[in-house]
Amino acid sequence: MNHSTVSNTEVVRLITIPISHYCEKVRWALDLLKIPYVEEQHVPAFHRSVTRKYGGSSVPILVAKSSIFTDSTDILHYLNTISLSGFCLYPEQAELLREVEELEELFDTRLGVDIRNWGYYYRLDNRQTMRKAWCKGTPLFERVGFEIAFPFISAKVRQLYSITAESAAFSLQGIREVFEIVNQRLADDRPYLAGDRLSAADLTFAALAAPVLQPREHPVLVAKIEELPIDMAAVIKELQATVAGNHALRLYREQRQVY
Ligand SMILES: N[C@@H](CCC(=O)N[C@@H](CS)C(=O)NCC(=O)O)C(=O)O
Repeated sequence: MNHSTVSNTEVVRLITIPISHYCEKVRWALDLLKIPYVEEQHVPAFHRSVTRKYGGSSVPILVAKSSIFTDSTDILHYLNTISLSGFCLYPEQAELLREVEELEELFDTRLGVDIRNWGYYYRLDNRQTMRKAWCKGTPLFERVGFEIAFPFISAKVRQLYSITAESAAFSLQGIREVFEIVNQRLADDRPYLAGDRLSAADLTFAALAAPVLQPREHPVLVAKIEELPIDMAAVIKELQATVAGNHALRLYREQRQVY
């Protein structure tokens, strides 16, 4: 990309909570499509004053000149139309496109939710862990707010997602079910979930599954597996060893360049 191209190119804004795996999904798409962006990170609870301004509640939110997008899938569809790398996240062929969209929906609505709820069950009360997960790159005011309000924020998040031992067990079952669906799809050694190249389906699976796979190339994940509670580490090792886990880890190794 030469300098005149850069100066004529719009720089979009990405509103995030740093550790959010839905935000990582969009960050990865931006990097892959070589779209310049500025990430604006926020601590949970504080993010709401920003997301409200843009007509949303959750992150990620993408603010572009022409429009604002408040859902990761809508964001990916938009980014696909302004790709600067020549790479497309969605295939043109109708049947393949339907497969990609169905898989993305499955990962967004089941895997992403179950992984967040399962992970928070183990980590939400640990101030040091949550400081690393939530505060990186956020405004000073919010970091100070985190220190003062941590017990309140953590209780609020627990309440928002109804996190209990039972819900964590239920979520783990859901994670294993989605991994099994992916195992089956890849059983004939096909390199990608739909078609013969990386699509929004693969990227979404890998980004949303990252917290239970801990890929080394992930730009934000903070924990070392040895530092995690034993039960958590055992599940991570189990999922890393699956066909689906290997697929996501390979995508991180081979296709997660950070610009
Ligand atoms: N369907 C949404 C889900 C995003 C989502 O659940 N984001 C979480 C972070 S992982 C969030 O912002 N939670 C705080 C809130 O809802 O206020 C998407 O794909 O963008």
